Amino acid sequence: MTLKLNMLPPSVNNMSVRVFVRAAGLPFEEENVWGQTGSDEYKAKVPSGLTPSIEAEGLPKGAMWESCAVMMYLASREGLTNLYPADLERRSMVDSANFYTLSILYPLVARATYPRLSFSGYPGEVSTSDASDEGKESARKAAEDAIPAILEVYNQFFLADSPFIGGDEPSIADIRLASTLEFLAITDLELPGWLQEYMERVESTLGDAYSEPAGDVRGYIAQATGEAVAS
Ligand SMILES: N[C@@H](CCC(=O)N[C@@H](CS)C(=O)NCC(=O)O)C(=O)O
Repeated sequence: MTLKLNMLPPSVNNMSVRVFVRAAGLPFEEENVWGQTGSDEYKAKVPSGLTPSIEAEGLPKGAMWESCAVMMYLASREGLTNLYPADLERRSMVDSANFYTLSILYPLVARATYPRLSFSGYPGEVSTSDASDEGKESARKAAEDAIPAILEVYNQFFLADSPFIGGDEPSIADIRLASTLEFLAITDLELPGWLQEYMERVESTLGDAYSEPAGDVRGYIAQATGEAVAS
């Protein structure tokens, strides 16, 4: 059974795994499940109703989800220590960065960008509440304003001694971080020079493996920006 990747093209959570399978050189088939994630058929396989998810032989339930867990599983299964170091000390940097990205950076990126991307926000967020438009924009802006200090942590810590997180080659943490940061193009933030250079380094080192899935995200942002300007 060929590895199957269920995905949504405009999503950076999905972009991470789409970049990973290409960078890893794994045989895979991708299915665009836009509009299907809530279906009984999809939920029978992936009860969270989330993407990215993979279906692969050997998985206890036949499928799994969560972008970083998927990358950790496949890299470990294939022995891809260039993407996910076996050396525990280097791996500690990769794991720490990935958990930080998912639990601290990503929620702020989502709050700062989803309203402009016309993505539905999570229940309980100001953006999905009955707050006024001004209240929603002020919450969006507060999230955006909090992002630069978080990014500086990657500069000062995760990338202080090496061009990539955990070493000299892009790891799954770089794939996850760079993909996440693609959404910042729709914010009012100006990326610092070190971060622009880092993003370029990740993309030029990974080549088409990065650029092709990034094209879907960038295309969506261009469309959303165009619509915002037109409306
Ligand atoms: N932490 C998860 C987030 C997954 C997630 O939120 N996926 C969204 C897309 S960005 C999803 O599939 N939502 C269901 C839908 O939009 O139909 C990951 O990194 O994989």
